[in-house]
Amino acid sequence: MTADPSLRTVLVVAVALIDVDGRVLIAKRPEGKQLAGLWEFPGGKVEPGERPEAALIRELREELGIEVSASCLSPFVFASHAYDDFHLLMPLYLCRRWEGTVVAREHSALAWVRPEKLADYPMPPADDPLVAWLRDLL
Ligand code: 9L3
Ligand code: MG
Repeated sequence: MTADPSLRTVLVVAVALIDVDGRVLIAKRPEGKQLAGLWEFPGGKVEPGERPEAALIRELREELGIEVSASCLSPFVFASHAYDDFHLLMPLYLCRRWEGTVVAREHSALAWVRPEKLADYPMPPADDPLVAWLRDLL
């Protein structure tokens, strides 16, 4: 099936935070939000005129209470998915350094997961393909 070309594209930035043991942070989307109950790489929408890295830094502050510097955000792979009502385009950044301790301010749960275990967590369709990429990379 081809995607509807009239759908708008939404740019979302997401991150794989990686701890010293090589575990990756995923966060559970809360009740009342789209895709509730699914585990995602944290992040959110880029506002008009906002640089993608600035958007990610803002989202990580809002969602997890941590501070990340742009110089710690490194190469990414793009995810894309046609949802019913919009096209999602989503670069995934990697980040191994941040300040503060992660707290679930907007999610219902957080989990630090070994890359080979990520497939055990149900994820939104945009995030799913990133799991194999991370497993190969880490
Ligand atoms: N989304 C999918 N995977 C992700 C993120 C951060 C976001 N890893 C989707 C869910 C929403 C849209 O992007 O449909 C915007 O995200 P949010 O602003 O609801 O977090
Ligand atoms: Mg978000």
